[in-house]
Amino acid sequence: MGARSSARRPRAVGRAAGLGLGGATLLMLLSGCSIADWGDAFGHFGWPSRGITLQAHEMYDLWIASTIAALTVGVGVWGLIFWCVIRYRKRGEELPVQTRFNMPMEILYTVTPILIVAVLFYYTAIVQTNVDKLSKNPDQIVEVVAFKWNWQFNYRDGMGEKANTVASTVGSSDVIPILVVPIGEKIRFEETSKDVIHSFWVPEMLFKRDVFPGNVRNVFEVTLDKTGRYVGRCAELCGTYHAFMNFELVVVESAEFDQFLEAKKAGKSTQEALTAIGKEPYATRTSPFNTRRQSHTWNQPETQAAGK
Ligand SMILES: [Cu+2]
Repeated sequence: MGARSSARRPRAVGRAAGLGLGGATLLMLLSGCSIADWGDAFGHFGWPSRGITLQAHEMYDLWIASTIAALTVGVGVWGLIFWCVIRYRKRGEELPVQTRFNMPMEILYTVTPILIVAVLFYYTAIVQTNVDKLSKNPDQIVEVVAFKWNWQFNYRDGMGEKANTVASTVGSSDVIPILVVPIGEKIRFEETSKDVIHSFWVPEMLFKRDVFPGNVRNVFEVTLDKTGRYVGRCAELCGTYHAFMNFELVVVESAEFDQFLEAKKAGKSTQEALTAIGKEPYATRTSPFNTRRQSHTWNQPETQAAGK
């Protein structure tokens, strides 16, 4: 009696698990829930939001879909582990039935992971190619110059090192630099550093890219689809005041941007040009840090630390 029923039960459980998993996937497809809905439901799985660029949306969808796929596999594996632990727990001193291998099973758990990895690779390659895509004629070109420990943003009249800067914004220890860019236009960022490696990062873009000194000029393009103000940061440990390298990205309407750039070209300061288009002249999402260092350390008396 025992041999017959236990041979049938695993098959039945396997079938039920397969049905459950297939059902869940089908339900997800049929329920009409978009990937963004799933992201909202799970707090974006740790990302700040769906992003503010067309490129960010693609990365976001890939991230949420990959996480859901990983969780689906995870839940299946955890389920099987717990089922085995309970179903085949030690009940007596009798040695359990010793089996060698099960060919269909071996093939299944070799082919399934390969398929999953292939699908993830396929979508990753597509999204990565799109995110790195550069257009022949971007609408705006902004040179990002990083230095210890702040940013300069140069609006350029063409692509590459040889082009000219037509307007510029630079940050100081008292004023957060503001990077004004238009919505709905292809913006090309060209990065260069004056000293060490920094990294240009706007969390809401779901994107960062290293800023190198020397000959390497990192270039990327984004198209913003949400106006607003967003904090940008340096994401590469670059020295003492690395953590103080904040800037503010201000995304405005195209017409406002044109007006801003004209004002800058006419010699106005960034603050005056922002006021001219009816925007808050200073950063609203972040503020300058106190850069005054103290002469004492936590462990040493003041005179010793100052070398006296
Ligand atoms: Cu830095």
